[in-house]
Amino acid sequence: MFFSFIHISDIHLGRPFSDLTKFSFDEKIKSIYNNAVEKAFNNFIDFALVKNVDFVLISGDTFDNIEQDFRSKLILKEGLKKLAAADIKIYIVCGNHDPISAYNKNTFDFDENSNIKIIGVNTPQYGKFLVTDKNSNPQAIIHAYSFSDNHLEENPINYFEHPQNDEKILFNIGLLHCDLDGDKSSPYAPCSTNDLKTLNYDYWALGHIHIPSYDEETIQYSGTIQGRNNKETGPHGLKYIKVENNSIIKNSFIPIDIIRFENIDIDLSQANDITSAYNIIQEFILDFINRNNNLNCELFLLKLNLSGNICFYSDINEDFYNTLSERIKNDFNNKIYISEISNQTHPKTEEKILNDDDGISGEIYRTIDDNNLDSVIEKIEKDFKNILLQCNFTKTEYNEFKEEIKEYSKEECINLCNIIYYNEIKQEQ
Ligand SMILES: [Mn+2]
Repeated sequence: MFFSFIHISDIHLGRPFSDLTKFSFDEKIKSIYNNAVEKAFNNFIDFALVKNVDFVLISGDTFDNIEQDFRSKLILKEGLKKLAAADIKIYIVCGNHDPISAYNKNTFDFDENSNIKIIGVNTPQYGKFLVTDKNSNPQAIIHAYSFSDNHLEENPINYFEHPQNDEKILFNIGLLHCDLDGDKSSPYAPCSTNDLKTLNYDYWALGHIHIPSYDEETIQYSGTIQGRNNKETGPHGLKYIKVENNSIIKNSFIPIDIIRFENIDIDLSQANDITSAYNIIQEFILDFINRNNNLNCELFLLKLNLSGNICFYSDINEDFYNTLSERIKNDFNNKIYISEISNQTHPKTEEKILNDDDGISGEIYRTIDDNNLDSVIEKIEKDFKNILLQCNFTKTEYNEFKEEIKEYSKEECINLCNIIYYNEIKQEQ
């Protein structure tokens, strides 16, 4: 017995991109972000049709809001109808953003025999569905539970049933929107990996977490299909699962996103001036492109995290950002945009200059010697005696720990001197 299915979640139709309005002057970006979610959704529909999967599972937060705009309703309804017309069955649970009441019965007028099941809308709130193939041979059992309200404070596992008798020999799937292994007082269906495991299902299709996560092969969050801000970084897409004789034989993640957010950490300590810093950044971006050039994404939005101690600290300014962003956009054919630059660099001054300085920075710098650092260690040993005892360090570990603290304190003091010196020089100018 063989079958395949798709698991997706958190489509959030109607949810805007945050931080992108600052690009609204750019017609190209505007058109990409206006259509990204619809295109990503259609990528999913096309994939399901091409692979001719047996069924599709959607794990909640399909809509961003209880009240939806017409376009969102249309996207969902048209997509579902295409799948149903190809004899692909669809199971949708409701999440905290789109509880049962979000599905207006006039719009989502599927009857109980329809291939489209919106749990709690045209079925009871907890549903158990036997999926059969075209010859009516049983394939799988889907256990599904929907949010009736924006909040579900109890553990939803209480509603799920253990597979009974004949069901045990089938492939059992749990379909749920929930807060797994989080705070027990979470209002979003709190439960634990252990709770799920006690039911002995073969796969859990979960929703709520927007970054795909699959620590366990059988308990997975597929994540949102399209990230909407620079916290939802990395690839977004769908899970494609193939099952043979009740075992998962393929479990793959297929990216279908149109806009991708990424954070890139760039250490500039090796740069000796602003031009070489620019070249280093360009190389990082080239490398990023080379690693991602086979993707269908139309736009990459990169947040650059710049770090390192640099002697050209004052050159990392608005003027640099503007030139860099403009150049990157042009060099990469409007496909890469710098969405944000986080400047975590520190000013660096030659140690000799600090040592000779007759201001506060020089005074602090000259006090950083081993004797003073030893007294820092002595103070830590005295003040945190009990905590240190609990660490059960071996003698070697303890010595390493002390060396690390000294190294770290020294670095921080030198950073401080550099910052003070930099500000002193700036004031004099
Ligand atoms: Mn969500």
